Amino acid sequence: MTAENSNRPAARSASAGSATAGAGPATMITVAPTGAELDKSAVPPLPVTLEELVSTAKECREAGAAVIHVHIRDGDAQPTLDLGRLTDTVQALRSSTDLIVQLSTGGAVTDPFERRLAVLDAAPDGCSLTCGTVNFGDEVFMNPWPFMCELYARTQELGVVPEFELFDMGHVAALHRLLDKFGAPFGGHVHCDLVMGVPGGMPGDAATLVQAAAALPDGATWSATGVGRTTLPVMFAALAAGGQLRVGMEDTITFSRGRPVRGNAELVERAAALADLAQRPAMTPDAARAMLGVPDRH
Ligand code: KMH
Ligand code: ZN
Repeated sequence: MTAENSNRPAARSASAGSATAGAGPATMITVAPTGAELDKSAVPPLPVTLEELVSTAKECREAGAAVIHVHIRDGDAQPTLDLGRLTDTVQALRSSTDLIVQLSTGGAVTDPFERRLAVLDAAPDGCSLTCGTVNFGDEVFMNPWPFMCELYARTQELGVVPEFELFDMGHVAALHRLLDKFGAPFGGHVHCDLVMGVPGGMPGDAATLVQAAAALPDGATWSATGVGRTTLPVMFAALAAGGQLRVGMEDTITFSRGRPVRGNAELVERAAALADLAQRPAMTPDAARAMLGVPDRH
C-alpha cells in the first residue's frame, strides 16, 4: 500500500474480553437475525416485527451474542430503510438489551444510495460498510468507491463505528485504500467481517479465510460469516484462526442436515458452544465495546 499508511489507526488488543483464566481470548458473537432477502411466508421464524426483533435480541443476548446486525421490515414484512422505524428500532433494542446495535447500510440490493446513507441518522452504535461491489446471486450489491467514501466520512462525522464488510479479496484492497485516504474510524479501531460463500464473492473455506485475514490492516480484528452451507466450515476456521463469529438467519436457514433453523437463538447457542469448546468463550457486550471502541450509550 502507499506511504499514507501513517494514517492507520493504533491497534487495540484483539484479545480484549478474555473471560476465563487459562482460556484463550474471548469470542465476540454477532447475530444477524433477519437480513433483507428472505420472505417471512417461506421462513416463519424470521423476526420481522419490532416485537419479534426485540424478543429475538433478548434470547440471543442470553445465548451469548454481543452485537446485533439489524435489517428491518415494514408492515408487510418487506425490507425498508424508513428512518422513523430505524430510529424506533435502535431505541427499542437499546432499552431492552445491552447489545451493540449495528444497523445495516447495505439494505436490500434495490435500495438507493441516499437512503442507505441516511441510515446513520437513526444514531446506531455501529453500521456495516461494504468495501466494494459484488455479484450477489443473480443480483448486484452496489458499493462504488464514491459511495463508500461518503458513507465512511459520515460515520466519522456522526460518531458511528463502522464494521467493514468484505465479500471478496478486492474489498480488502479497497479497505486499505479507504483508511489511507480518510484515516482511522470513529472509535479508533478497525473491525472487519469476512462475508464468505455468497455466490459471486469469495468462497467459504479455510484457505480463503486465512488468506483474507492475513491481508487485513495491522491491528484489525475480524469476524467471519459463512453463508448457507459454508456456515460451519467458516465458523470452525474462524475459531481456529483467532477470528470472531457472525451467525443468524440472514446468513443461514438450515441448522444441519436439512433441518430448518427454528430461530436465531439456536444459531447463537451453537456458536457459543463451539467457542467454549475452543476455549474462547463468548464475550459480553461490554467487552466487545472495549474491543471495538464503541461508546456505551445506555
Ligand atoms: N442485503 C445485502 C444486499 C449489509 O447488511 O451491509 C447486503 C447486506 C450487507 O446485507
Ligand atoms: Zn446485512
